[in-house]
Amino acid sequence: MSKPIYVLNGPNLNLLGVREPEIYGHDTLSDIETRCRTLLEGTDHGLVFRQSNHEGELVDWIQEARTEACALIINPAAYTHTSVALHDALKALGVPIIECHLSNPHARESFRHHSYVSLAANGVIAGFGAIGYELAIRAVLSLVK
Ligand code: CA2
Repeated sequence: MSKPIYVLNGPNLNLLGVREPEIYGHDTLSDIETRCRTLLEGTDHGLVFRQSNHEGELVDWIQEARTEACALIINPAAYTHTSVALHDALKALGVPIIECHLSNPHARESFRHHSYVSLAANGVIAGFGAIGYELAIRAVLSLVK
């Protein structure tokens, strides 16, 4: 069995499917986790899927992924646009990193146009809603095979 793919989710994403469906869609984070697990069935990869509202906890999980994960998918939510701490942790990671967003931040307010995370990511998937997580899993599978 290969190391698992880590999927980390930042602040307020626990509210998915409950508020603002016009921006973020109707799927809950649990629905998205199920989609990812289904996609990985029959592959050699497990899935670690987590959400936190706390920047330091996300940093701890990124550090954990240095030894425990084969790749990391992260939707850093609002920390995308503010967090040097996440940027630094990701820079030290050493496995493929995909940044994933439900919406397209570049089509939204200007404060969402800069990402500290993109500077450390292999690639970015944005604007496809919940399907973006499945696209990110596919990208990881092609990067680590
Ligand atoms: O589009 C994305 O995935 C974002 O990462 C979502 C973040 C936002 O700050 C980024 O610019 C783009 C916000 C996540 C908040 O999620 C909510 C879900 C339902 C209701 C309220 C917030």
